[in-house]
Amino acid sequence: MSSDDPPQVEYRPPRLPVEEMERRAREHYDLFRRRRSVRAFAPDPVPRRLIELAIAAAGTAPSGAHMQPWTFVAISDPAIKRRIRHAAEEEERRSYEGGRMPPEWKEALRPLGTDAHKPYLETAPWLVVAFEHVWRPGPDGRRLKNYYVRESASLACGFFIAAIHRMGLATLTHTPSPMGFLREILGRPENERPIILFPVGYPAADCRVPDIERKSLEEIAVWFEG
Ligand code: IYR
Repeated sequence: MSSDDPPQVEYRPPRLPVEEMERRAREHYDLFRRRRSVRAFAPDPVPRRLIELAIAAAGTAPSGAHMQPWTFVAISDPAIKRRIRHAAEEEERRSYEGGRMPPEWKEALRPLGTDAHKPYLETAPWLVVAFEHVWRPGPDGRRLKNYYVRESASLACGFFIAAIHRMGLATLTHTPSPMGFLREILGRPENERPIILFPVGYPAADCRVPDIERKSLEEIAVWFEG
């Protein structure tokens, strides 16, 4: 250790009995097994404090060189939600109906029943837009490098989704394409690029979701045990 090394602090999370670890792991899996992406939201308001906590949880994600290359913009203003809906639907119409989306892609989406119509962008009480920081502003207008930006910001989005689900709310990883309009509408600087638009709220009373299965553990895990 040299004196200009960064300071270190102790990290001693409690070591739990393995039975307790398994109990928690099962409880966690059981909770997340029940998560579904939702496209029909109740209009009921959600307190800002809950969204703040989900964004704070997102901000605890690991990131390349600890650059934390993300911004989360939360919108409950109906006029801004309306502008976002209209801009998203315009792009989606070009994709779905204007031939921008290849037939193979449309076919892959068929079980989800999606189309260019995005009423949830107005119904959901909150829209939260995740932006990645493609670079950092440095001295003299220089663009400083960020690392593993997409991975880092996506991890933060995963943490956000987990926080939303854990508190009993629902969301959707909506990715209108292209989504550059979000940077303009929300007035974000040129180093920020939107990656996911999350409508957040309670599922609508009559909410239905596609009857789809998740891959089994056997399908997604490979082991080399010692
Ligand atoms: N962005 C479009 C299309 C879409 C693409 C994927 I990949 C999805 O998993 C779902 C939808 C839309 O939001 O409808």
